[in-house]
Amino acid sequence: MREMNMTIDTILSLLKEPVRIAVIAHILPDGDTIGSCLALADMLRAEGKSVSLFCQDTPSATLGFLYGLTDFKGEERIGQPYDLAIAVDCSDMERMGICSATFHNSRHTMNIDHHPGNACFAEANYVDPKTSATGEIIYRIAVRMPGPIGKHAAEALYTAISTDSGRFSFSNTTSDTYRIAAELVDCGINVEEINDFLYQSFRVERIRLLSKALGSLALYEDGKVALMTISRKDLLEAGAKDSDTESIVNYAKNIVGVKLGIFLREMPDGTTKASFRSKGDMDVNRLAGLFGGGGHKKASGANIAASLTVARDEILAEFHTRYKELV
Ligand SMILES: [Mn+2]
Repeated sequence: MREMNMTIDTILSLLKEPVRIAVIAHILPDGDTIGSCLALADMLRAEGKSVSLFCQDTPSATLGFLYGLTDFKGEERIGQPYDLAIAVDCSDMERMGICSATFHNSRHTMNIDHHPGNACFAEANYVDPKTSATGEIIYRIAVRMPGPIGKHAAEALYTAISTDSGRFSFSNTTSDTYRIAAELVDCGINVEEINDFLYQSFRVERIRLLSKALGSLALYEDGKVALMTISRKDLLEAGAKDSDTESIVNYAKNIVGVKLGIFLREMPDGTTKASFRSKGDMDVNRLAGLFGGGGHKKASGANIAASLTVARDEILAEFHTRYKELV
């Protein structure tokens, strides 16, 4: 039977019996899903469990400093049954990608997440949308486990919380977020070193790509909209990868007076991936929805079946006609 909004006590009791446990991250993994999975695995192993980590996609090299990152399994073991499979930071079953086969084939299932629209798709669900990161929930479980939180787990949880809260700057950052971070610092982690790995270790190819993106900057609607583009040719010339485009959109959004930042990237098949970021009351979830995409109010995206210039013109036209609906 499915149960929603379980207590930490129930979750802890359900973690006691299973011996072979699968811990599953979401596709295109971020710091929260990876850090949360690693910390959960660490504490379950300390309890004598045999834990396997799953993620459909290879985690970003930025997270390479996290202990145990290479333990994540690719395709070879997917689909094998476990006593318990735990989906971490996944708002629905699809977020596990091909690793959902492991979830389906396991005897019991659990879902630990903080996304407001979580589908409560597991047998046991613990979803708290008031937390900045799934890492906060894993921390709450960790403090209730018999053993202390080890340094590796603390580093993983700090990474989870820092990345998902925008370095403790997004509106989801609460006093609890800071309290948990303080406790993790007391576990002996080196915050300066972690921040350096996470936020100050760019490949030169990424900086070259950023320079191309900045060179494409154009302002519209009396400076309320800033738009940047990257073509396949730009990527090639910079020697950059698609993952190097991550968060470039913020440079557009962060300009004084700009309400909407847009970043358009040409995909290998000639279509366009659009990223939208807003300041203030602009609802970019709705804007993305006009193009079959979605996301959150202040951060969203869409895949548009058109070239960069056609996609740009369509977006600017929609924005111009619907401006009043979006603010
Ligand atoms: Mn998250």
